[in-house]
Amino acid sequence: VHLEGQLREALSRDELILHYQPVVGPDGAVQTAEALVRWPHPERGLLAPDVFLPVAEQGDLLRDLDRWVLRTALREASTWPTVDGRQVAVAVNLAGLVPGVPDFVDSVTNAVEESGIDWNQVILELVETSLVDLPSRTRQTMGELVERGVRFAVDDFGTGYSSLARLKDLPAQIIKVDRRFVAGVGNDPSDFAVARAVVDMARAMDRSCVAEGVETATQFHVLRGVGVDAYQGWLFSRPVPAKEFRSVLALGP
Ligand code: G
Ligand code: G
Ligand code: NA
Ligand code: MN
Repeated sequence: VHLEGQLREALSRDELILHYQPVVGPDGAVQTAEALVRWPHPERGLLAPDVFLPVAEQGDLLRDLDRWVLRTALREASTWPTVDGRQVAVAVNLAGLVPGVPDFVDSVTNAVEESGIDWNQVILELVETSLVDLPSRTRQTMGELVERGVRFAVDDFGTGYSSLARLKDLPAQIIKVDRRFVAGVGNDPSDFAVARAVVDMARAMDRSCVAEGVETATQFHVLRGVGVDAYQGWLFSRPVPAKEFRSVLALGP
């Protein structure tokens, strides 16, 4: 309860911060970046989301937190320098503010308009469970955002309940292959098989495919060999504070 009260206060005082982790193309150039929230706690140091997201959920703060992250990430990303003449898109994780909650579209629209960012610079990352069995009305409102240029990404793909075949029903343009499958690429044949199956399926269904948790050059080369579209992981960069991320962009690949 103590931490929950502090989190509520930190949110209202704008005391959370965002780190960004680049996602690179096959050539190593930054295409997008994922915003990852952190809480610089006055006594406990920099807290990771694994520590305070459950507290947010408990305290019914998840939606407010998502809304804060969305507004902040879009505002910060709207001033990023271009890379090779291209805008870098920003991916925001949503856990409470999800398609189907009444103010979902309004919250996204307000954040975009307030920040002045291009619609096609916005990626919304959701876990599989937030994307299955949606009512047609919800799909329709998501479709309206997609028409404006927003992309949806399925996070941690492969860890949820859906089978590969259900990928075709997921309203998402981007598939993020969970890092547990990437981890074994290069030594565990079954992890490689899963990663390759997801890539093949993604291509067949016209989705783009991101490998998460790429830590070694071997994983990068093997995954590039099967046609993964983009790569995220410590091999390229850890998540870094907003200011540092700007210099990552300015330096280029
Ligand atoms: O940043 P880190 O790798 O520690 O993230 C741990 C978990 O917290 C991941 O599952 C990630 O998706 C989630 N997470 C990180 N940042 C955010 C955020 O801004 N909003 C939400 N809802 N989840 C986040
Ligand atoms: O659930 P989600 O995919 O949003 O979580 C992202 C999390 O993965 C963040 O906490 C981030 O710090 C972590 N992460 C990013 N790159 C790597 C990596 O190369 N290896 C590992 N083990 N974790 C990573
Ligand atoms: Na994510
Ligand atoms: Mn993930």
